[in-house]
Amino acid sequence: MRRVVRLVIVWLCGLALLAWLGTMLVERTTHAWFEKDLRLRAELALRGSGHSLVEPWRRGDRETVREVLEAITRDERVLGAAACGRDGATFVQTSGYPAELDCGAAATLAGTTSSGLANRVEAWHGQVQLANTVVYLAAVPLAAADASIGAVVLVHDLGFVMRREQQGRRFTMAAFVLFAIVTSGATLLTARLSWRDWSDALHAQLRGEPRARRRFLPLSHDVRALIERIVAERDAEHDATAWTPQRLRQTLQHHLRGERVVAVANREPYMHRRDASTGAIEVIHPASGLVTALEPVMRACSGTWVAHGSGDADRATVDTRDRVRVPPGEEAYTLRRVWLSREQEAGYYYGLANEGLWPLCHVAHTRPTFRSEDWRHYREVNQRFADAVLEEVESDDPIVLVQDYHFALVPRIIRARLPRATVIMFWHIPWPNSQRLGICPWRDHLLDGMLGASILGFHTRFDCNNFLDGVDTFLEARIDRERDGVVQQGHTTLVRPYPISIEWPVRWLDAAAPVATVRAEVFASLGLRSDALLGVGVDRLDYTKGVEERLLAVERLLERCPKYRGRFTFVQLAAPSRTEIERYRALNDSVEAVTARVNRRFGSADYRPIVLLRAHHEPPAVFRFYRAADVCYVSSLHDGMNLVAKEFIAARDDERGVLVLSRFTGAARELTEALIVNPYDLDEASAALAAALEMAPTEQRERMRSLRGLVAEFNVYRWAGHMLIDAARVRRTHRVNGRIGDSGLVRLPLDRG
Ligand code: ADQ
Repeated sequence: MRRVVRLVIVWLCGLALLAWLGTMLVERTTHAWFEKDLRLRAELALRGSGHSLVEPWRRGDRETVREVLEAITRDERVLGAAACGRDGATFVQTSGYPAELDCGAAATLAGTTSSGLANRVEAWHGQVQLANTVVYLAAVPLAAADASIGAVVLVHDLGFVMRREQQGRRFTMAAFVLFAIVTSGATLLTARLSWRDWSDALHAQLRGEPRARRRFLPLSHDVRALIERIVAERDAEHDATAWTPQRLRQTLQHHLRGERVVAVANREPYMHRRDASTGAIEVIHPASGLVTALEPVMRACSGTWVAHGSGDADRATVDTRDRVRVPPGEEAYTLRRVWLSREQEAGYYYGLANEGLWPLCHVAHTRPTFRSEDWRHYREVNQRFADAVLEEVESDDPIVLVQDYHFALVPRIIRARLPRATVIMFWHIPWPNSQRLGICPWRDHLLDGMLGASILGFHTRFDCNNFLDGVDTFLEARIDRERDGVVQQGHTTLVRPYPISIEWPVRWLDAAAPVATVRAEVFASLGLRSDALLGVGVDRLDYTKGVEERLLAVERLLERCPKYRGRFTFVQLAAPSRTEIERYRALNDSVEAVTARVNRRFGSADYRPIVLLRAHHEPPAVFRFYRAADVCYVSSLHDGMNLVAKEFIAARDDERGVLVLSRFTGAARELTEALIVNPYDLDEASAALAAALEMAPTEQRERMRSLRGLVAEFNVYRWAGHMLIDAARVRRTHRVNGRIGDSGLVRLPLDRG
């Protein structure tokens, strides 16, 4: 404000100075013009009347000379005239001639004597101040036949000149003031119009109108680059410390004011089962990547996990509102169980989710099956879970984490009921390309349901792009590729990659024995010699995991490298999964068949090349195998991420062991120090197994150290933390827009983090 006042004062002073200089210039110029004019007029008048004066003057005819002079001075601007003789005396003077300017005084003013006035060759002119006016004197000598007669003094009134000059000064000043006003006004108007134009364009830009974007491209580009740099620097600063449960809690506290989180996932983190023989209730940790990742996050954040109650003792362990505090013994959050009928489970879970969507999203050569009856159950169950979530939330703007392909419709249902909710949906499996997605009869509903979310997360950028292409192909929605978002009816869903991971450090290692001890125990349990080599595979028995291809690679290794026969054993932990589905039963049979064949071909009475442990193993047991192994082979044909690979790395605090990893896992994009293979290429895969078994300890250490550094840093707290930070940003933007919406100003677009 002070700056503006200063600017105005400087502007006015400059203007005044300019006006003054202008007036002076005009005044001087006009004065000089007037003087010249008077001089010419006087000389003209006297010289023109010269002969009329000369004769009577020489005769001494005063009367005639006076008449001639009176005629000359008839102009109102001439006060009078006097004829001064050669002796300096006044011969005659007109009636208005000023008394104080007799011939003697005029001669003095002209710088000569009285007689000298008549003898001058040139006329004399000068300005004289009288008592109450300024006059202009012109003394013009008159001669006849080269003999001087005298001089005529003509007195002009300069008052009118002064008056004209004054008028001129006023006019000039007024002209300057007018000029100043007009130019200032024009400048202000131009500035205002330009500002409005600029701000209109900027507002349009903020609203994301494409024309505006083109027009402001350089500005927008520069500003965005700057903002991105600031955000990146801030994030780098922020990420300088490790992500831990404490830090995740602080993030929730700091960014989301300690808001409770409600997660919804089909699989429950703790399943209660009744032991058939003893009747005692036991707690099972289901074999599920989703549970592995999400459970530590829920421990850190507290809140509620809504899940299908699938254990046969689940009902016996909940309270009257179907809730139970978990983890058992160290209660940190609430598990809310939802009950499904057998038909619902068959249609929604086994049917649409696992016979339809699972094969649709994985390129693993199993044909998806779509039944309208399954779709009906899927919608029904999605509504059921959404209702349970709505019962669990405590505000009208809760944070809801919707997990996986079982609940594609839940985000939209929650959004319809709670428009201010922050819904984060994470899709744990790959997303198909548009041609593949096109075969699903309900793809539009699925896409639309997911777009109810505020943030939609996938493991990789590739999946995000596939999703955006799907929306582009099948829905009426705007893709904002700059911000990774989809805008539909004014609602924006950010579509971002958040590569999932595991907790770090892993709690199952807290009580773990040293590697050498564990190795000796595991070897003993498998009946292996101490110099044996051990490979391990850990999976749910699912056709996408490439278990058959893995066993075939072991077979090829033994074919190609006889030295490993009798020495190399591959143990496969295979948790039975989705056994209600025919394709999974067939897989189970084929895996058993391959195992039997390889063991027949290369085994002996005391040597089994493949040990198939077809059972669920509790996490500490799984980690024992990871720690005992020389090589871990993850051979998925297609996998969103694959946490087994990361668990193996976490288990190896001795910095030994080699990971052989399928290039078709999301993990392969991060874990580049692993031996990356094509699991379909049995020659390549078996060669990688051989390379792993022969790898020098120093190389093992180098690779493992680097892999451990990566998983430690990019752990699951970071995964959740980044999603929550983005969610907090979305909430802030919505809050601001809520306020702006009330005030009628331009809304802010959701920005990238
Ligand atoms: P999943 O398909 O379940 O997960 P994955 O990521 O490999 O696959 O996780 C499997 C989990 O189950 C691991 O924690 C593993 O220890 C455990 N497990 C495997 N076999 C077991 C057994 N026999 N006994 C006991 N536990 C066993 C989905 C996607 C993945 C994605 C995760 C997380 O398919 O691509 O990585 O979600 O997003």
